[in-house]
Amino acid sequence: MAKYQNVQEFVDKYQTLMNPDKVVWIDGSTKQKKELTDEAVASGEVLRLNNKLLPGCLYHRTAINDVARVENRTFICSRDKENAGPTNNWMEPQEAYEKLDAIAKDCMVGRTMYVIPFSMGKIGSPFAKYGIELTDSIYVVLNMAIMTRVSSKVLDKIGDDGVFVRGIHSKVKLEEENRYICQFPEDNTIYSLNSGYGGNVLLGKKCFALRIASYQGWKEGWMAEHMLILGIQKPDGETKYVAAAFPSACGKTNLAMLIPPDCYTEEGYKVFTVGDDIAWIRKGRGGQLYAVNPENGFFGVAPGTNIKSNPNALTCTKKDTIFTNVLYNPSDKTVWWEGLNNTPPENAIDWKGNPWTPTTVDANGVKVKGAHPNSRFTAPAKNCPCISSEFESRAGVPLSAIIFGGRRAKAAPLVYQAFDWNHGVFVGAVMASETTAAAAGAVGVVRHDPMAMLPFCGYNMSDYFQHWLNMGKKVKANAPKIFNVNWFRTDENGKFIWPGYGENMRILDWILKRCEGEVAAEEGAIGYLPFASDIKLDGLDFSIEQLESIIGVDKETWQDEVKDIETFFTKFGDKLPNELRKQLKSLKARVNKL
Ligand code: SAT
Ligand code: MN
Repeated sequence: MAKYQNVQEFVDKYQTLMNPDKVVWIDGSTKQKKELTDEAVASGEVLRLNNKLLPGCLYHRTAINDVARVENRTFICSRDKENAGPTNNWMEPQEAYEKLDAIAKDCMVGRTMYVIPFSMGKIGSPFAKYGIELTDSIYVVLNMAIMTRVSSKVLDKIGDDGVFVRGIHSKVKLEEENRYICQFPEDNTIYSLNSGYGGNVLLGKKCFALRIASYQGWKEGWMAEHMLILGIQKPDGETKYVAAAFPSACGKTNLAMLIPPDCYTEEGYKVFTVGDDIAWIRKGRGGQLYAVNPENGFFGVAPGTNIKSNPNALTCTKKDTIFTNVLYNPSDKTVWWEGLNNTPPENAIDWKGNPWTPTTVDANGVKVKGAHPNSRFTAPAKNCPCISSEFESRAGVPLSAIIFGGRRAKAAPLVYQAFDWNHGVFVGAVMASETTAAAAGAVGVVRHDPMAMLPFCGYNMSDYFQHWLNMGKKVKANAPKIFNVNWFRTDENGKFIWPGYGENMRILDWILKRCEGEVAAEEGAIGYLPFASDIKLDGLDFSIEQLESIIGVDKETWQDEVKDIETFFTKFGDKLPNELRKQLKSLKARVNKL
């Protein structure tokens, strides 16, 4: 055990504090996974689904007050308050440890504590970072085994230098008022107490791969971003890679797995998925930025996923998948969610565990949803029919473009390109999007969400902006081109104008053509804007006039946008990089000239 001394000391410390009846080390083996699944099925923690239709699939319901990330209960516990910055909740570390340890004391009495050694990134690769998560939930163990690389080999890797991220999770009593998701970036430590919902408890994901890793990246000269990564193979066989940042539940999984329209597939275009949620990005060979997906599975939003919107994601969920908070059909042990198809089961059990039929209404006569809007599937990446051959790449994939995007009913046009890297950083920094069900709280409210990292940046957002500017200097001429997209413009009836999904390939095509200097663009007030004729509409029932209606920039709307950005920037005070202030001034001048 000497080699694992740090790990053993960590486990001993929390075993003493949380006082489980038993400690089980997770080794990543199929045999152990099967035993744990049997145990979770026996206790009712998970249900086994139809073994013919959904082999190896499981069903789970979380507590009904525990169905999304809780941003108001999430804290960055840096020693200096300034290092958490104006966009994070902060708690002084000593005070936080005392508070959390008091909640965690004896919380595992009568339970088993599982010790999960896991790797974010391919074990042994230059990008890989290791962690140990302690948890009292088999559901968490089984999900971590899909989402990360769980293996006892990780212990050997940690043995080399003793560095690992410490994750402490307990459901405790699932009390909302004592729910805490705390990151201690300077200590490589995460506490997650009183929750059982994915984003709060699969500590490899947001807590580690974004909050802790963004801090590590800042210190070590790389970036941890809330981005999908996809590859577009052109007819000549060459593949170009792009990374795209969107807030949670804005279609990252759908974009990452898109199937191009016929006019592209006929020419030989193919899209491959490298990742759907997180990208770790470093400078690599040839002075370019390279990205890896540190995860090993997809934790996707179920509602809206169907054979048309995302056939690849649907295929991912056909085996070895865990479904959480979707509708359960006891008659054939399958699952259903809104937007899967038009044939919901007649007699089912909804995500709250109540009997449900397609006509069930609540006390106000409103139709009751069978699946929670943030219900999820946890599916292994290897299930994905379009998984990239570079998924396991040690070096990552070179990025040609970085795309930012959000849900905006009005302001943002379908697509535009930043003038250069620094302008692109500004475009990312001023991103705003309507909130979704992925986080507890109001849905549909526009809020600023820089680089889609508002809930995930583990340090001061001003330093984060500066880090972006610095990364651009590191790669200079080889920097990816930066774009902004908005699939969510609506008409006067509130209906989406752009068809989205696979049709987004048409915009990716324009983006790649811009990267390669193959199409011209108009130097507009907010960036380079496309000429409508350069966006391929072949085979699509969408007129050039409709296209024109969503690619332009409206003076008044953007004057309001500028005002809104000015207010947003005051949040950062003097610490805001001057470059961003300069960019805002230039934007204002250009918009006023419209
Ligand atoms: O719930 S998660 O945080 O894992 C997914 C998301 O909100 O992006
Ligand atoms: Mn996400």
